[in-house]
Amino acid sequence: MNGTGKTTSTAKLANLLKKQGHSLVLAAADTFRAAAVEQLEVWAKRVDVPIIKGPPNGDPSAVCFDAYSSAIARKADFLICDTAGRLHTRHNLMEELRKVQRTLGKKDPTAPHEVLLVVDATTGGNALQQAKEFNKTVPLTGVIVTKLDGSGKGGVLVAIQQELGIPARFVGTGEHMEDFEAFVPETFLDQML
Ligand SMILES: Nc1nc2c(ncn2[C@@H]2O[C@H](COP(=O)(O)OP(=O)(O)O)[C@@H](O)[C@H]2O)c(=O)[nH]1
Ligand SMILES: [Mg+2]
Repeated sequence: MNGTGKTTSTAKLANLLKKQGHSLVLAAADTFRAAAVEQLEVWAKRVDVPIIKGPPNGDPSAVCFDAYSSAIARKADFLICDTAGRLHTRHNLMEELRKVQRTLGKKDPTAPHEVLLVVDATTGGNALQQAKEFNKTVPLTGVIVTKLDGSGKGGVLVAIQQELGIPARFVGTGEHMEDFEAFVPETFLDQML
């Protein structure tokens, strides 16, 4: 979905990895909205990491493919692809996601190594259904929960973990770059209670 925090989380994760001493490349694979690419470019500049983009309305798979090539050429440790939001009911858009996965797999049969669904903590139970459907299309390896600084407590995380066995990996707790951390179940439960 749009506005859940995918692009912000991409930037925050890039920042976190860079601070840990890793090198990385970003792929601006939300090609539907020019503003989305510009938004990621601003973040990339701030974090000081290279970004690969394609032509407006181009094929997101092609952007990811080019970005993977670039990441290999630069010997980068990580490539993070920021994809467009989509409703799980839009078949063609879900197929597009599958194509991104397939395309990355052409570069390396073990790629993508992680597929993270970004869930907004302030949206309720629908996130579980969303996770179920996304997981059917591109098997998810984890969830990023955003906006835990808001009214939502992220109870859906527990449901996603229990029903689908997909763990939360990172949490977003604000609009700034540093408002992001690895998910620690104990801390999370303490805050929920
Ligand atoms: N309060 C808060 N706002 C966030 C968080 N993550 C993202 N946002 C805000 O949510 C809005 C949408 O974020 P964006 O990354 O563009 O969403 P996208 O459409 O999924 O890529 C922006 O105004 C972000 O600053 C968070 O953890 N907490
Ligand atoms: Mg975005």
